[in-house]
Amino acid sequence: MGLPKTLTIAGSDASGGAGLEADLKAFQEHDTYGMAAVSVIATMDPDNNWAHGVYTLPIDVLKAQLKTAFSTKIDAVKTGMLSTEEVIETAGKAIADAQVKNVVIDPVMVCKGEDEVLNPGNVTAMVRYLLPNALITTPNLFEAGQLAQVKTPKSIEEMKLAAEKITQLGAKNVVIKGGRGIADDAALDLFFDGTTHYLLKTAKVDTTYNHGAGCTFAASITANLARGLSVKEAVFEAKEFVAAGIEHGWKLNEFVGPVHHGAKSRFGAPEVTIEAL
Ligand code: PXL
Repeated sequence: MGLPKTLTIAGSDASGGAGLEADLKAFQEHDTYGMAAVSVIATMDPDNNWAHGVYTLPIDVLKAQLKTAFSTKIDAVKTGMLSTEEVIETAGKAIADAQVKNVVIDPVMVCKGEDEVLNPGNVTAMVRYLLPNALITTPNLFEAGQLAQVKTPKSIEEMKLAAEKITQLGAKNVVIKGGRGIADDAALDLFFDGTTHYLLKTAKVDTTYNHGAGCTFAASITANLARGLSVKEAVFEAKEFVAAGIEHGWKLNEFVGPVHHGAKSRFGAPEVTIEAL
């Protein structure tokens, strides 16, 4: 008896909360068999206020990993931090060649707390090489604005407009992570399936211990798709999973607090509501 096979093409977060470390933890929690193709290694310097270093691996090293993983007939693939246009093109072409149906594009452009976009040309490359094959993409507010070429959404109406533009670029479904960035009592995400908009809500949690939330959310969607859930079901469960992770986020050190990737199965999840708009 095998397991559904999930692959992340992403960066390593040496601190363990985000990146492929988050993805593999979420894949495991969802009873799937996680694999990783590492594109870049992100480091954080404790002697310099946790400043990030970004080390892109040679492209041949990425290609060799993709060859390994895709030879096993992957059930669902996710992309995360892809640091250069060449990396994005390589990942996009490998996904297209492998003809995987369940493709989750997390269009990582910056790390939380870092305000420098990795590389402006990456947005164009994501639109060209990743979005056309995306079953779903999972931008945050900033990334949604960048992909849709609009101002960073600040309201539900602006999120809806950005989501519609992003589906016009080829992504079949979009979920924009509003998180705490939209003025409301709830933590809001907007899910658009190309026809209908849905609002997903959980109670806002007053914490800064949410490092890795975005990666964990997209990875949970990926695992759910690999297990045969519909896109809408996959997104709903992922919201529960990450809300539990944020509720039980914890302090790793003076600089960072990751989500608890295993919180849902251990402590249960807070209530999530979904409403068609
Ligand atoms: O959360 C975005 C992210 C994605 N991938 C890697 C990261 C981070 C943020 O730290 O390090 C590898």
